[in-house]
Amino acid sequence: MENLIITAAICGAEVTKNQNPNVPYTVDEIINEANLAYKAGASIIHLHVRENDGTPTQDYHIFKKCIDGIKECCKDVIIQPSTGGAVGMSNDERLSPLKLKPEIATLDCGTLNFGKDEIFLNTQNTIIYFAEKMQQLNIKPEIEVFDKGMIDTALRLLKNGTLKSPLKFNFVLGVPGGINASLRDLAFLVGSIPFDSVYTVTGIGRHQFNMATIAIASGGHVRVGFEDNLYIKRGILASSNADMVKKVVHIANILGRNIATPNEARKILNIKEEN
Ligand code: KMH
Ligand code: ZN
Repeated sequence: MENLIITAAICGAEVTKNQNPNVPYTVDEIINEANLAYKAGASIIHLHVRENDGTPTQDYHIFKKCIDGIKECCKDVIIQPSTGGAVGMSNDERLSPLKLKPEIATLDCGTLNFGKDEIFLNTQNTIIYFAEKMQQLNIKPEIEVFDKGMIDTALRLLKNGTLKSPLKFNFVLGVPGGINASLRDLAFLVGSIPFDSVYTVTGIGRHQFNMATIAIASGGHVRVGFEDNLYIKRGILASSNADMVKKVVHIANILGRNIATPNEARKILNIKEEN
């Protein structure tokens, strides 16, 4: 099996310090969490940023400060900014981190109920607009899949040339409104993508480590972090993203799967190696 790529989704846009005081908000906190996750074994940092009070933002300058700081302490790590941002942001706001020419960025491939009255809106035109921007800038899209139809949308874009092979998917299972975090549904997603694709599995909340274990055992890759889950085990808050990354490394060790370095991850993802 390929070495395991661990992505750390260190803060997200929705979780708050009220839920877990260790969720990073400030630039320094975000850089520190990225560094701890990297040292623990993460080769990709999935990055959202916040105002100092925790408000989610796609502000270019805050992204730049975080990315510059992360690159300083984690020299070879892959930084993957979010173009999902937070519910309600405009398309151009969401695209702002692409100006920093990251190697990879998220591409959300469909609309989703996102709790209460919130709708995470990704129309066909939005998806095409984002995918074309990424292609122009030579940024690898990571296709975010919250439901099966989002794979089908990506495959249509592959067919008409808006996306290029090999595709990289992130299956997010367990968002209320999206696909369930079950073995049956994960197998359905994995069986629906082209054979040369790479996929990461993200289990939401209490599903995080079960889904991670299935992915590790079956050749997928894993995402963990505060964006998706606040607990290291039932009833115990995680003290940092590194706690969760270490737990994944431990499970991988038990199952005999090696951990990918960032440059190994670049090879697996078909991203040009950094000098
Ligand atoms: N915060 C969610 C609305 C992504 O990063 O591309 C969207 C999200 C997906 O987190
Ligand atoms: Zn995200």
